[in-house]
Amino acid sequence: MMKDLAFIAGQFALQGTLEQVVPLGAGLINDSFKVITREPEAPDYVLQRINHAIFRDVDLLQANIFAVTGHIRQKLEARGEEDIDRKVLTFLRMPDGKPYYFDGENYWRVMRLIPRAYTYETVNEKYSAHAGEAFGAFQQMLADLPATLGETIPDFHNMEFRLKQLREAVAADPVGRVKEVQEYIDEIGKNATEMCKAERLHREGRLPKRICHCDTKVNNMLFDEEGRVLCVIDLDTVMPSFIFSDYGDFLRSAANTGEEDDRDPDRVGFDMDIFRAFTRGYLRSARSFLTPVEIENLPYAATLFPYMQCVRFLADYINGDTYYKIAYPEHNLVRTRAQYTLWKRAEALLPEMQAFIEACLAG
Ligand code: GN1
Ligand code: MG
Repeated sequence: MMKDLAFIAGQFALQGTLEQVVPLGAGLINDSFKVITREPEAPDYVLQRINHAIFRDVDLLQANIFAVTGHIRQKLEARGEEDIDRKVLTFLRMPDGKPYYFDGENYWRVMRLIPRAYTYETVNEKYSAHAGEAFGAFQQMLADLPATLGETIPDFHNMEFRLKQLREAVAADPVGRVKEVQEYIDEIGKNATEMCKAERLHREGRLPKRICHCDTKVNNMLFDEEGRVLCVIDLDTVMPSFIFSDYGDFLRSAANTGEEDDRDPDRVGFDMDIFRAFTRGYLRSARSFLTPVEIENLPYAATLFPYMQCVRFLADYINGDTYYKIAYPEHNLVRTRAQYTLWKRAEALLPEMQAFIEACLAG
């Protein structure tokens, strides 16, 4: 296995001598490996097997990523930023110019590993404030991207579509799990209209789509030694979406006092200190371009993402675990329950969130 991985990595024009390939990270979708080179001055690399069942159009996927990283690099250069190689990902092309290697079955890509960078599953207030500012800056840098980005997963954060998928799963009930989860299905259904507000506002022409990251959970950011954000990684889902995607998904992961898949619902809560720090940071960099409708609905976004994730995990559980990697048979059910709890806890805090944002804007 590892020998094959070394062969695949060797298809790219790596600097230095390849010494070892070891597993890396905890993504639920792609498989990642660290490619270690022998010479201290040569960079190490990240080799990824693209999940082609999920990202069906690999050419579009890689074109998006090259457009985004190229544009960010240009922006950083234009403003004379230092240490740019740690502030934007650098993907390698194959000797023939292709942005991936196809081995006849799987698609692979390679990027440089950013040195002295750290990822976390949980963050404190200080880090959250930096993260908020970084996502606002990320969205702003991409506001004038000349290329038009395609949707690498069509309707990825479209709540109406996610509910439709759940309804289809329930109707098919392929592995007979619907009965045991009826309570969740009912509760999700009761809130469906409210939760599809973003799609309605968009249809009415009151809510724009902007280029967003769309997978802003905490472990998709690299921090430096001081807790400042170096860059955002995992760019597969960068596409046009509502800004709620980035704001909401960060809080879904960072403000959760428990784990995304916590077995104990009592540990799951929505941490308002993290919410406040992140929101303050985000507004600092994003306030200049956000519309009043976007700002007004940030608390809604904080409830939307646990809700959406609950719907997605539940649909996958009902479908017999065909999408997310699982570690044990009822994993997707445990995830559903944890996200359900988080959604309810966040919902109870809506007035408090609203008041904080108003105070922020006034102050
Ligand atoms: C997936 O690949 P990863 O683990 O960063 C998923 C996200 C979910 C997340 C839940 C392409 O992200 O949308 O929010 O799991 N990515 C895709 O942890 O579906
Ligand atoms: Mg990830």
